Amino acid sequence: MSAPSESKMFRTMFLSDIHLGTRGCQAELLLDFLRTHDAETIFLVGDIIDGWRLKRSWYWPQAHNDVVQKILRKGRKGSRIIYLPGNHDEFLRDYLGSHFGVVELVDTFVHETADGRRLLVIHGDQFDVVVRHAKWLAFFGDWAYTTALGVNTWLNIARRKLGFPYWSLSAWAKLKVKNAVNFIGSFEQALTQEARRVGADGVVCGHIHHAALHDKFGIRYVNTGDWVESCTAIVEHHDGRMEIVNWTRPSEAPASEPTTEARAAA
Ligand SMILES: [Mn+2]
Repeated sequence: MSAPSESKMFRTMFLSDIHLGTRGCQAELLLDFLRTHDAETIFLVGDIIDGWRLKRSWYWPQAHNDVVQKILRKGRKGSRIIYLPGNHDEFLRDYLGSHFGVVELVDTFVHETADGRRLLVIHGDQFDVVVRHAKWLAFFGDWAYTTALGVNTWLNIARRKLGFPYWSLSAWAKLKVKNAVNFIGSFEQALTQEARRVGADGVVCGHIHHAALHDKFGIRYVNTGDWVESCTAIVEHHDGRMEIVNWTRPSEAPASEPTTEARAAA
């Protein structure tokens, strides 16, 4: 019925936490996703460029440049691009309300779906207590986590000398995971509360790298996930239906089916 096209056209696409400028960024998979997915409106829901890491050491391979170019080209071809900076690209927060070529920079946005729901779009770090009230603590947390293993070795030597039993790192790690689960829950609760406060029917956010789509708190909660680990995006179909797209494996080259051309001619 419709003309064969290499990419699927959606009403809206939401992407966040790409972390361009870091080694963890899955730029190749994202490029593949962008080749096959298009939308009338594309929301970049924060932490697209990782200013924190770039400040420490410059890392900018060709693929990261290609991601930027690909998004800008979509803008030139008619997609509306709305960029809501996050905490890792907070340097852009000085420019809220301005346009950079085809890109609009805003802090929050209320998006209306095709079926008439109003969704608050926001990165979400604004409700992350640790990041918001003590940024050094967030840095410290990262540092503590990576050095914990080394610390644990000498700590246990000292403990043994003092007659204390071995302190289990795995028990500590398990507690960390449990706290992480609690953290996701309270983050979701805070964000849905904010959506209610502004009179929206739900929220679309990112920041915690955990894709989700549910109504657990009596209001729609959507999280875009990330392009560092899970490689997820949210799409809105033309009828307003929303979906998590998982893109952890590159698409295969489209098979050249003779039927495709026959259909196009018909
Ligand atoms: Mn963030």
